[in-house]
Amino acid sequence: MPTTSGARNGGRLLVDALRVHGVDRLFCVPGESYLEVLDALYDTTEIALVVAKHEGAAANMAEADGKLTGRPGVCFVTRGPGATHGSIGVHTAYHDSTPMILFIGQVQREVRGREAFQEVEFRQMFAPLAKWVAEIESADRIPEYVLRAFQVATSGRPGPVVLSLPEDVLAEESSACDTQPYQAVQAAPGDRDLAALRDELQRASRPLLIAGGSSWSDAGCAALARFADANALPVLASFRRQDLIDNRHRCYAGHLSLGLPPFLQQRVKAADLIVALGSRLGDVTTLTYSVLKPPRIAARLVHVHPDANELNRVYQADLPIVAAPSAAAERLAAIPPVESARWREWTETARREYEQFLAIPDKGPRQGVDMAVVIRHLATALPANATIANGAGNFTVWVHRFFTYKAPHTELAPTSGAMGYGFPAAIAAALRHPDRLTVCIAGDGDFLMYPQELATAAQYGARVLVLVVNNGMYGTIRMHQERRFPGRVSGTGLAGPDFVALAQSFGAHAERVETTEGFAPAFERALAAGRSAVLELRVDPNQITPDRRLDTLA
Ligand SMILES: Cc1ncc(C[n+]2csc(CCOP(=O)(O)OP(=O)(O)O)c2C)c(N)n1
Ligand SMILES: [Mg+2]
Repeated sequence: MPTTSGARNGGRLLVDALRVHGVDRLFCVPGESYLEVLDALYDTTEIALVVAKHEGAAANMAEADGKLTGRPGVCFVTRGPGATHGSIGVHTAYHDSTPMILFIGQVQREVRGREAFQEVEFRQMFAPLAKWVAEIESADRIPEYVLRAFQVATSGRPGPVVLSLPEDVLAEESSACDTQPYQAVQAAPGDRDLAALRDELQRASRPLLIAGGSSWSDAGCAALARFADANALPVLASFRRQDLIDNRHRCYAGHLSLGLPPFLQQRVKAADLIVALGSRLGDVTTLTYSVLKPPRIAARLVHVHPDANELNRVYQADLPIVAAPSAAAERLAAIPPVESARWREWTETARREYEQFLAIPDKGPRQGVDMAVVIRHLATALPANATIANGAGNFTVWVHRFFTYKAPHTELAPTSGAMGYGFPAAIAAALRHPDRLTVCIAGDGDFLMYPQELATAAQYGARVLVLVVNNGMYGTIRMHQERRFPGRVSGTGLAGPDFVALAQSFGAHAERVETTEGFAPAFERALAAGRSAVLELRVDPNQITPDRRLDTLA
């Protein structure tokens, strides 16, 4: 409800606006450029303030919170140094289509443009990174800008918004009124779209549904499973969208990820109808536009996407439908199923191939912990609602291949491929769902981006189990290096710290695991520890993927 109040300073107006929009948690690193905001938070008990130790971590936390809730994750940082650090979270929110708002304290208006202390022109800096970026030039307009920020971040294809806040605007008094709460606006498919889609299915022999994108609700995911089931449609997950359908579902057939295995490449190429539901059909999902070649793929294409601008942008669709994926799935689940007998075998084979791919390869590592066994253990031992977070590195190949995601919003993984994402994201998840287990799986390089956030986890009582997959190198880059420049190791070795001592110094439970058999008991002890835990897993550096060894790559 819009309310009128007396004069408030800009900081108070802003915090009141956040309250109006239902914000209950902010992530930040403090700065003198937004003291009025911090002051207004002093007596705003509805909004919890989580102070990270690095703005990259704070922004990743906000991004993850947006992913988990479907509401904008909110982050505050200070001028140039804070904003440049925090930009990684904005980039990830853009690529991952996650609602997020980054607020930046800015220099006061009267010195703008002089390269004043820490001044950056944020409208230019964030132009290609954010869905919308603006600077609020008067306190009177704070409620208007904040409403628009929430609206833009959540509507159509969700994404990040950046608002720059000159510090004298935050100090300025204004008698502006609060706005009404934002209302995310999403398109739904029309009857004609649904009938045309059903026609496409009726004409198909080897249909394939590729699910992806963001802003899926639990109900939308449930509808996707019903629609697939009713029509016996094989479902593939786009890159890092593996939690859209229970991976145990008889129709789930795999993940279009980095290092796409031949059986999935063939499956995509052999389809005669692709229904892309929410996915952009991006670079990784399509094996750099090779298994689906733009502008016209070999199969017929139904492309359902929440952003009209995405349709016919890269791929020419036979049937473009502008709709939020959840709304589309809910309506599709309600249409009469088509006769699916002619592709029953196609679907069953797709499922069987996926199940075979889950088996632990015979030629495992020759020393250390076998990550295939570890991830299969997690897949069976963790409750269905446990959250799995990761950043970037070859260790993720094991996670994405061997873990079976079972519930929506349990995968926190950056489609942007940002190292360092997983641990801050896991902290955000543990705060959002303290009743659920949160496991972060990180490489040694990946974890070393933000290990100091163990302090943040401890300070706010976020319980995270971190598995540090230690191969003593930047394995992904070493793999590429070995292929291009065999034997010439340059810049890809990694001398890590004593991870156990590091974690213990922050008060976490910590252990080093050196054998596969040692993992399960260490995992139990970590869960029983009652606080965050770090397990350093020593793995065979030669085992660069589940199926490949470094010494036989070239
Ligand atoms: C922020 C960021 N910096 C650099 C990269 C490039 N990069 C991708 S994977 C990788 C190595 C990851 O190393 P580690 O976490 O140890 O995992 P491993 O590949 O060894 O399993 C690097 C440097 C990136 N993706 N993101
Ligand atoms: Mg490594």
